[in-house]
Amino acid sequence: MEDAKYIERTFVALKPDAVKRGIVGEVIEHFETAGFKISGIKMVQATDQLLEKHYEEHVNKSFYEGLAEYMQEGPIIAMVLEGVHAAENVRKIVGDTSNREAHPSTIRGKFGHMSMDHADEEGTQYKNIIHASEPGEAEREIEIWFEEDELHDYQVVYGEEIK
Ligand code: 3AN
Repeated sequence: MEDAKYIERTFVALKPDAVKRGIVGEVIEHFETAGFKISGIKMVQATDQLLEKHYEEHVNKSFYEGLAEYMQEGPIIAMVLEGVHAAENVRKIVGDTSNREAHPSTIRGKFGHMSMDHADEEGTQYKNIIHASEPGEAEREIEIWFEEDELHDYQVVYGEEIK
């Protein structure tokens, strides 16, 4: 990773609904268009153990069981993105947790319109396509999902533009 104070890494996971809907390329395009560098990317089947570590703040909540089941419905695409204020900027592109609240120009607003209230009323799991680390959580999450040798350092061709 480049040695600049504001260039950081963040963790992103395209959830099983994104993979099953065939929108992986379209979702990733948002990050590449914004100039983020892909440092690592792989398809993973999430296990109970990985999810318990990843969602340690949610593990005791009422929605956790449904969330863990949803996250294991199929493989996810795990990614590490690098860029300026990466965690903050990537979450801006991802949008609000609820599709209903998310601006239509964000990933969650563009690819869905579900609300948690409606999902609860229907007794279905709320699905929102993508996860992106909160600032301060990224390095912890990267360590859960990636080995250091799965992350790659290379020069992006547009070089200066990312800065
Ligand atoms: P974000 O993913 O935007 O950081 P968090 O950390 O509050 O949101 O929640 C993590 C994930 O847990 C969400 N992406 C969503 O899939 C799920 N989740 C959060 N709150 C609920 C809820 N009330 N009911 C069902 N699922 C939820």
